[in-house]
Amino acid sequence: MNPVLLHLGTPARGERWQTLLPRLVPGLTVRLWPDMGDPATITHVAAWAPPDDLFATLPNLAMVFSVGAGVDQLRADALPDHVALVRTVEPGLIVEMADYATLAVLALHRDLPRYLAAQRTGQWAPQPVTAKGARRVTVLGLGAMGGAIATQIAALGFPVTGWSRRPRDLPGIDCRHGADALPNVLAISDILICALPLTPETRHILNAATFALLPRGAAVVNMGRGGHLDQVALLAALETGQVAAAMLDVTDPEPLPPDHPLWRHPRVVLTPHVAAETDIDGGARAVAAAILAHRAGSVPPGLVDRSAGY
Ligand code: NDP
Ligand code: OXD
Repeated sequence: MNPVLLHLGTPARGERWQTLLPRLVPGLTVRLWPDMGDPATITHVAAWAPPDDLFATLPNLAMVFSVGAGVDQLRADALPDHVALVRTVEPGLIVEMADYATLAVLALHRDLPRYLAAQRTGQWAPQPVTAKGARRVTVLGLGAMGGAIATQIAALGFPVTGWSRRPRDLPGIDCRHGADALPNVLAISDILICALPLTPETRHILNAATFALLPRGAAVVNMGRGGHLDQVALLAALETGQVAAAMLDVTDPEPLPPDHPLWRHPRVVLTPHVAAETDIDGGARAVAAAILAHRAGSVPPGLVDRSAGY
């Protein structure tokens, strides 16, 4: 049976993949949703958040690709166990995530939210500058994204701690792991960056108790998922000054409702889930590499451990 990939997403990516993917995976056909033809011919699906009932209609499905690095938006529980769930990790995405984190750390380190608020009210109010070596940055999550973020921030001269589920070893990074290590990590986090996947264990990991453990006046960056952050707790921590400022690329829900207080908070910088975007050609190359690996009987790069949820 020749493989057929059903693409759900922008026409620009779908049409490009229709040309590119068959060159990379001989014999592969790409169909563009909703023109899928006979459902029994579909062996692969690539999508961000496909309709919940789609998978049940595809009896010969072998692989499902998230077109991004995260898979929390996809109903993995609707997939039979034999179907491989693969996320897309391509070099462009990693570079953009590390750059966004750099933007956020430098903005927070140099008090940009405060100066933007002062500008709006015409106040000339200089603050003392803290040396980079005295601003401790922590990255929650040391995977493809978090590892690159930690490395790039450390190269700027900030002392960086990283936190993961299992032990990791990254040159120049103080690597810690496991839930028991988290309180001590938070206590040394002047800028806390969340680059975790959203799983039952990490939902609302940025909560009131977390903020209370940070040094007073710490800053928070969320570039994982909106579900990592208890937004009410953040607003409360900003109110007391326990958290001085935040930069958020992701919210819950997305888009954030127009009347949500985070939109207008003077010490919050919001971006609309744009920290990184999968490059169309890079995504095709990642999908092709995974299909070929699967075909050869090896573990596809980006294979999701469905029991861990990422
Ligand atoms: P990876 O799977 O490569 O890495 C995940 C990291 O998180 C690993 O270090 C893992 O630990 C750690 N982790 C997972 N669960 C826990 C836990 N319970 N406790 C401690 N550490 C944990 O993912 P990526 O780095 O590729 O991506 C991370 C997330 O970034 C994505 O899931 C997505 O949500 C977000 N993202 C956001 C984008 C945006 O534009 N805002 C763009 C791209 C990604 P271990 O190393 O032990 O496995
Ligand atoms: C992703 C994202 O997971 O864009 O790739 O958030």
